[in-house]
Amino acid sequence: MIAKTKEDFIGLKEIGEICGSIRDELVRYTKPGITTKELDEIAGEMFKKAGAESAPKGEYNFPGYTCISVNEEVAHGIPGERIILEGDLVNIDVSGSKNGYFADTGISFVVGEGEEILQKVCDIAKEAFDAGLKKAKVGAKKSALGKAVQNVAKQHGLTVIKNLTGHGVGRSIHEAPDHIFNYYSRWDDEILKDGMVIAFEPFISTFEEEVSQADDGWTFLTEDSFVAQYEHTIILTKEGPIITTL
Ligand code: M2C
Ligand code: CO
Ligand code: CO
Repeated sequence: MIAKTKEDFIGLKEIGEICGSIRDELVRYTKPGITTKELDEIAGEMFKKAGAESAPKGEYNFPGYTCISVNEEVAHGIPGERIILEGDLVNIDVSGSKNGYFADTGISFVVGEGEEILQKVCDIAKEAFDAGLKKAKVGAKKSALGKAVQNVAKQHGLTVIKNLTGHGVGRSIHEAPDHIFNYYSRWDDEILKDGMVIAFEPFISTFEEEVSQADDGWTFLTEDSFVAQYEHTIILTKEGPIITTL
């Protein structure tokens, strides 16, 4: 969407804060022994208390309030009986709506002590996000974000997942612009507009460039690499970007 009115900014910030606090609470609760379903139930309660709705459930009938992905699961992981273990690479992706406004945020992190490479992909996903954010200026090319993400990954000997992208958000969970690529696409000549709302989500891998979909029809899987994501909802303005999900 293009945010124009005071109500738009207030509505987007409200759901952004809700999703951000659910994300942070789930990260705090992610300890060895807890199941992904137990984590998701905390999110369900928090959405209810805030008068908000889970976007995956509301928009796609996803079997969970949030997407929780562990190790080989990269995104759209279905909360269930899987028990979190020390050293797991976990991604928590929270998206929701309230009063017709949407937000989307996600983070990957290592549970307790894990392999060094896992922390590295998480750190570089955040670094790639920050590099892209610097390019998120009204009047700039949308492709500048992907270029920045790809450069950061390359500098650290890592790769980007090309078949998962960021997207427009605001009045629904996925809307125009359809793709914020995580690599440089010379055919993408779209210009970032004042008020444009985007979910920017670099996916950084230890060496792969594509993920596949599991038989459950939801979960995106990596074959053999480790993948980390870092996502926020951003309103682009002439005065600079506003991150609604901090
Ligand atoms: O937009 C995402 O970040 C998710 C969508 C949840 S709806 C089931 N919030 C995303 C991540 C990976 C791939 C596609 N979309
Ligand atoms: Co998301
Ligand atoms: Co998203």
